[in-house]
Amino acid sequence: MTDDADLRVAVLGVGMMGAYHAATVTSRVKGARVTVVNDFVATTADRVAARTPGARVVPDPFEAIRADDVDAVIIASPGKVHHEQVLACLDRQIPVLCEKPLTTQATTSYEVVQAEAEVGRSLVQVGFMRRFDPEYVQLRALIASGDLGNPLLMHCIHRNPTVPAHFDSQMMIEDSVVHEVDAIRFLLGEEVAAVTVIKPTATALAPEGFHDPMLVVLETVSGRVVTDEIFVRTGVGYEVRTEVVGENGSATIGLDQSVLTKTVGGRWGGRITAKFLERFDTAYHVELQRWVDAARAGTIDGPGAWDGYAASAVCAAGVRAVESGRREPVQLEPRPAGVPTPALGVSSP
Ligand code: ISE
Repeated sequence: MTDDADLRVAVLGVGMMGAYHAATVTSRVKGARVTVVNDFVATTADRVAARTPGARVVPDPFEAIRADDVDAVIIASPGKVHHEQVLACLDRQIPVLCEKPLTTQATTSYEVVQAEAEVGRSLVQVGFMRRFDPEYVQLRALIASGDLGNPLLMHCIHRNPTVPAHFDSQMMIEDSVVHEVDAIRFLLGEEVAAVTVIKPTATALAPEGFHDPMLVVLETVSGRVVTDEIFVRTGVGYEVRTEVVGENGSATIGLDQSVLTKTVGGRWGGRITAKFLERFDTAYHVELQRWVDAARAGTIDGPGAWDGYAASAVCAAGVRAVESGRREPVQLEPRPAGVPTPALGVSSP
């Protein structure tokens, strides 16, 4: 493409996340426009196309990936179709930003790593948007500066106000905890070696047999320990906090410190972010702008296929740990030589 031409983007899956990406590309990202939208629900695709100037609906996702007016693809379709859609993008050798999970199984995620290695270029980016959030970026820089000393522990809290009724323990690991898995790899720069899941008394809001909340304990290869409270039916707000405890001090992000109010009746307080789109709006915007800038040069700029595979492998161990009640080790396949995906944590803005 020429330097001044817009990147022409197809968005596959325009439910909440895909529609948000399509709107962000259309109104806030420079150098790109959405030319194609696709969704397995025709009315959803029509609705998003109608508010995306210049976009047309292509009902078949593979036709959308192959379309002449498409230079790059955003995949926000259901996780179970990611594998074949990402492989189709690799087949056409065009950049793709795929929402997590990269694929629903570690084996298929590894196939993507291998397929990209065969192409020999970094083309697959995974939507781990926290890497673009200013607070995560600052925390990573602080750890790297050495001011906290060696980071020994990390404590994470991940609370959602509500989730759909079918959101079970497996989804809590694969859809929610997956973000902490990537945050560990981004902040600490090493792989996760084992996962244990503790299941406290469940909230009365959880359907019978569901484990909500859970405490997920992750051990890294070097022996650091991370605790992650995942609680998705709090009824309160969207709370994502991370504290890193080092030899020389600790640091916390995600304190939701907005406006402090003092009101009649002697009350004081603030506001808790309601939804993850609001909490991570800047991160999504930066992620998309950087991906577009990179895609215009035929590559990616963020967590790659290997990062997606590593997260899938850790989540698979997490799901096993929920069921077994035991500590489950994580076994990663060898990283193919010369894979041009970014190394652990390189992608801070
Ligand atoms: C959701 O799918 C997300 O990706 C959010 O970032 C996460 O916080 C939430 O728990 C998930 O359901």
